[in-house]
Amino acid sequence: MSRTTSAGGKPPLYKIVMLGDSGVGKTSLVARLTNPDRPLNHDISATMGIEFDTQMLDTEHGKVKAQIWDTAGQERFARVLLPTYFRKAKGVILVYDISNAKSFESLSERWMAQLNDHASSDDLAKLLVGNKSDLEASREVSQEKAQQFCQEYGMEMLETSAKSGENVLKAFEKLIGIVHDRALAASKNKTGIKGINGNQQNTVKLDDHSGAQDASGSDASACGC
Ligand code: G3D
Ligand code: MG
Repeated sequence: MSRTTSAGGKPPLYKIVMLGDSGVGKTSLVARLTNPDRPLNHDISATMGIEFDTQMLDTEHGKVKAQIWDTAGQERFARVLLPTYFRKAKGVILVYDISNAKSFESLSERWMAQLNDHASSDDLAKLLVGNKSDLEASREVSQEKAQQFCQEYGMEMLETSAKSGENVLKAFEKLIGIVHDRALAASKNKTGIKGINGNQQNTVKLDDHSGAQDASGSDASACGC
């Protein structure tokens, strides 16, 4: 049986990355997913570099493990971080803040270009997420505008609120579902999706150019995803 099939074996592990301007709520979305009881304004780690969390998620075709990478407040160093960040990623969540037009414009002006430079775009499943849907009164980005973006770049979208929790699980499940379906379709000739242990937050230092060896010793670079 292909190890991409989760039934009866270790669930497959897929790396997904969060992208978007500082302040749009990327870290809050991951925190809401991995620990829904954690207050929104939790004390975000001051660690320099990239962090990732793992979370088991349900898909139509069984359970899978998502390894979700997030910049630790370092968006300004994106050029240095991006090769490591995108390495072996299978999915990306592009986040903007519905109450901040600039954060939406940055997606096409900055983040899509960096995505295309550093990742094989065909391999990456993408999802557009308009966060802070609880701030409807301050909305600057219409759903129509976001849908145009989706059509242009070929992806789906959801509006979320890390504050209320609305659509947060749904967003991650939607992306991971697309990733898993693609992997299943491609799995016939593939061998090996290697799981990793641990649920704690992991950190990759900026000066670690080797890829994705994390501080706990688990080898994220070997995730096979
Ligand atoms: P980032 O990781 O993309 O940089 P953060 O963004 O997760 O650090 O969030 C930036 C700020 O937006 C935080 O506020 C956070 O509480 C707030 N935020 C995140 N998601 C939501 C949301 O869905 N709704 C609302 N209303 N606020 C949100 P502070 O004040 O700590 O800077
Ligand atoms: Mg952050």
